[in-house]
Amino acid sequence: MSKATKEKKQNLPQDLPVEAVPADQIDLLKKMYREMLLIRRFEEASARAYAAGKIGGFCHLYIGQEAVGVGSINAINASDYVVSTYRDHGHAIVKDLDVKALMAELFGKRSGVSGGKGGSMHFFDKEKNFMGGHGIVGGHVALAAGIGWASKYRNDKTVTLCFFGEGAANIGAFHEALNLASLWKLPVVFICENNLYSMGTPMYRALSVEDVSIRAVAYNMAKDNFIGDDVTKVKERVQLAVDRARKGEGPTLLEITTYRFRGHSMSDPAKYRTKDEVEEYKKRDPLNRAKLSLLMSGVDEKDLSRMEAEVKSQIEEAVDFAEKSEVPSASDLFSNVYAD
Ligand SMILES: Cc1ncc(C[n+]2csc(CCOP(=O)(O)OP(=O)(O)O)c2C)c(N)n1
Repeated sequence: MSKATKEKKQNLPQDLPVEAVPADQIDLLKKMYREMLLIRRFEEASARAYAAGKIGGFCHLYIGQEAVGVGSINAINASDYVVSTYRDHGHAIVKDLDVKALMAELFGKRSGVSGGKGGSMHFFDKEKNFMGGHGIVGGHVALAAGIGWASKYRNDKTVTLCFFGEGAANIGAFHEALNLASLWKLPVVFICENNLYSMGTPMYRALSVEDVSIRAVAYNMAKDNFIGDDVTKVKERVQLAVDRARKGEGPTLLEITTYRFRGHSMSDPAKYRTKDEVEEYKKRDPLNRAKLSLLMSGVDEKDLSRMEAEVKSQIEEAVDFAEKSEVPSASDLFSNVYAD
């Protein structure tokens, strides 16, 4: 293991203290815990359906990284924009896309968010300002700058959150987007979810820096870097960047350190890391942390059990809906190919 990856791992304290939240933040934490649970159960159901051959194509799960998407998207408004990668299920769920239509998309059904023609990597919902789901590593970072430019041109005070992995920070479009976003003070928050691996490549083998956010310096942009296990803390830190963007003070590059508990995609047995390493990170599970924090804040365990049961049945309904939905017809091949 190289110096960079070692340091990254050492920077993650093994026993991050879990704290109670003030009384006025309990409802928000409950909401965010529910969203993280919804993502986790959605992803587990996706994995089962994929293994049963009901989902085709690629499928990248968000298990382990939930606090990043949930904390970040809770820092914006419904009228703000989110742009994501192929690891888009969690972001779409928090942006309030219909969970049934998301599951149906995975199953390739006509009732899916992209009519069953996009699949796992291409969730999209214009009404909800969820601008994809993109399969090309880093390409969507330039799209986020474009959306930011539109917000500035319209002067509608909307903000865009753009999520990507540390692998995308080595792609040309990332650098072009950051340069123009900073020059034009676009209202975009660039969020690098550094899960330490790009497919099977540990970060030290591909990244020239140990902290992706340092690249903001080259573009005269604000930056921040923190660990993404505590959903409340993620929300607070992302909020600072969102507020700055909304006030017209320009973009920010954030690096949020996280970890994926599963392979890169459903077809990756993840042999490039040890079981011990994965188990070590599972001790930092963001869902367990949020639950413990709620209990320490005085929330009744029965409340949380009820919430867990509701989420379970919501996912069962989504799977049932996806199973029973129609497959697209041959003529659907020609719909939504070009704008009217
Ligand atoms: C331009 C491009 N090159 C290569 C790929 C294949 N590919 C898909 S995901 C991936 C790794 C990206 O890793 P990272 O950006 O760290 O995100 P993570 O998957 O860890 O969330 C690669 C190389 C691609 N989709 N697009």
